[in-house]
Amino acid sequence: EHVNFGYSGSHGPDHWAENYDTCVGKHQSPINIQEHDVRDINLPLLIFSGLDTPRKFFLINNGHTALLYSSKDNKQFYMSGGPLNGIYVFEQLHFHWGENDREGSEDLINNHSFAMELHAVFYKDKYGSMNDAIHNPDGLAVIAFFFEAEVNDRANPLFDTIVEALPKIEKVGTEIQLSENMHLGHLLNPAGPPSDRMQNYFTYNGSLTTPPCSEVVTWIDFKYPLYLSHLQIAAFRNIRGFEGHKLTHNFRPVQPLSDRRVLHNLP
Ligand code: SG4
Ligand code: ZN
Repeated sequence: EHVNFGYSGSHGPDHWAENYDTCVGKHQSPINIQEHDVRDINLPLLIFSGLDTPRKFFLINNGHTALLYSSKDNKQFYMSGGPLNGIYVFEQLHFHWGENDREGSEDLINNHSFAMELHAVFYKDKYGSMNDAIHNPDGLAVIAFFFEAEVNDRANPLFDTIVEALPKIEKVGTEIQLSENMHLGHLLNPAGPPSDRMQNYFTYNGSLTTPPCSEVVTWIDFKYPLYLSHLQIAAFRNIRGFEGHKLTHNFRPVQPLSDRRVLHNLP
């Protein structure tokens, strides 16, 4: 197995720039979002289409995260509006977590680290594919959901299908089809649309949070977290990374904001 990057030791975030120049760029992600520094604005409605189509999903351990993608045979999932120009097509979603529930998110809010962060990655339709989109400054948009560990330790049943499948992708490179079709609308917006939850977000221009750290991402971070139980979060820490070690954490530390300004959309 070839390890191109990791989260500790000689492959850790401090070493990424040795092989990937862009990782020391000025517009990197993640960042610490300070609410007293954000600019409140009224952006156009963020629009989702195909969010309510139940889909067949595949879950894969790629050595860096647990990642879900959907076959493109049914109606695709699109996003537009908000800070975006044009239409963005859903590609995959994946998670970042930490060694314990007090850390794990990539972006922070007011220095607060959440236990986990879900990223749904979209590419701009006009570029036709992920590979081509990644070479353009407006190529990608990622929507991010923060997770807290539920204080009463109640499980979030909407995530059971994913959590229960994790032991089956323990080894790097393993992949399975989820037993049940997944409804992203329920997963990400449990109150059910229409709702303000997905209009209350921070947005800024940044990068992929892993090598090659390309500065091509419009980030959209929903302000209100979702909940999982401690045990549901812990299940992610058991999948293996390269060299067979447990992937106990896979978040990048925050990067300088530099000359950027984070916007907060007022729903
Ligand atoms: C994760 O490592 C995913 O496995 C990568 O997806 C993803 O790269 C990478 O994170 C960076 O994405 O939303 N955190 S992020 O900025 O989506 C891309 C794959 O390698 C390009 C497929
Ligand atoms: Zn990510």
